[in-house]
Amino acid sequence: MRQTWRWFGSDDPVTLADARQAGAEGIVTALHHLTPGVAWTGAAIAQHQAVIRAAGLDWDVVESLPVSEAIKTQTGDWRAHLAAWRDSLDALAAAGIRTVCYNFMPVLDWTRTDLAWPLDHGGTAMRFDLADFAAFDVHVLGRAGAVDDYDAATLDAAAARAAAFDKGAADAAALTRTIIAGLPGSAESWTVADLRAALARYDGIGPDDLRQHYVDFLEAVVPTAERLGIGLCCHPDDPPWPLLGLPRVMSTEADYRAILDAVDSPANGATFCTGSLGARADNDLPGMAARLGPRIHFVHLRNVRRGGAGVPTSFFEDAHLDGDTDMVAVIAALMAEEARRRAAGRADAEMPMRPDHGQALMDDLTRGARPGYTAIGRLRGLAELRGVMRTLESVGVPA
Ligand code: DNO
Repeated sequence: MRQTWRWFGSDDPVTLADARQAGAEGIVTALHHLTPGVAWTGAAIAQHQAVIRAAGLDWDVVESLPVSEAIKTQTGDWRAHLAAWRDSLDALAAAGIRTVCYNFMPVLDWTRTDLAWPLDHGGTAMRFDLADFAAFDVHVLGRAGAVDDYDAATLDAAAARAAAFDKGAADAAALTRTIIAGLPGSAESWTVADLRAALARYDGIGPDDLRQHYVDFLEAVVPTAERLGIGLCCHPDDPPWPLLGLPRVMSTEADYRAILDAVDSPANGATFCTGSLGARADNDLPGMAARLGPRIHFVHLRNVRRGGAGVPTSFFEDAHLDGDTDMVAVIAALMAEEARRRAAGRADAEMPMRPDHGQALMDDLTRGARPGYTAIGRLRGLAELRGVMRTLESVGVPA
């Protein structure tokens, strides 16, 4: 697999020079300053690409070309946003960029309850604690129907945490900030009222409706991607279950299968994120890597350790080779897919992978980085993953 590294642009505290020292071969990035629904121009792409090239790297993968809430809800300017998305694909292909990651999660992108959970070794990791999340949902957001989404033990734990909030309102404020940190756009400025308004846009949109909107979106953009030789790849829901009453439709193998079959084109593919999918014990990751393999265009390697076997559950982001996912088996399955592609003469035989979220280790603790996008934590992850890949290359991947 091609070793890539996510970079958020010139204001990212982890620089392109750092990516090179970590051994990255290519860069994953986006025009983060542009609002969802706006077309990316050739000039804006070229400018970003020039900065990356000046550092001796290439822009391999777009993550993400955002799909607007208007498209997901099929309201307002959604048709114009679809046209803009297609225009962006044209401009990206003209710049030679042919792997485009996006997601179809309503309102919330990835969600955690703690961005710096202390680990025994002195570093920190990101964590999702189901009771904290329920405390937010039931006692801070006060969402109608929230109590039906958690079991009795979780609700009791949530109530105990909410009682502690009352003694120091700061805890509730910090939890709110953390939970909305994954929101698209400038999440820092979102309030609980903003979140309520965003959730209200999905009143009356159930999972079947959202899936249909997603298929409509694909039918509108996949022919363009196919013509341009672009591989579109959908990132899974993170965590992979419905949150805050919102439908989520990309959480399991069956979800992926339904979407890949609904628009059956090689251009309609998956971002295989082991960290997101791995938060469900009922997702068989090595098996999914093998079965979805021909349609995987991009790989995120990360590991979580779950707090239980149920869905939903708590989890934290363990080291890349630790956690509940058998990372060696996943990498072997992905490398076997690459070997099949090479044998079939596919031009996209080598898949781009990146070490997803790292823990905060050593100097990461004081340097600052976007949550999960640390320098040393990811360098450790990439080094370990590279070691697995080199070993499998040398001993051979089981067919
Ligand atoms: C989290 C990321 C996601 C991902 C988007 C893709 O760190 O993996 O935010 O970039 O869901 O659209």
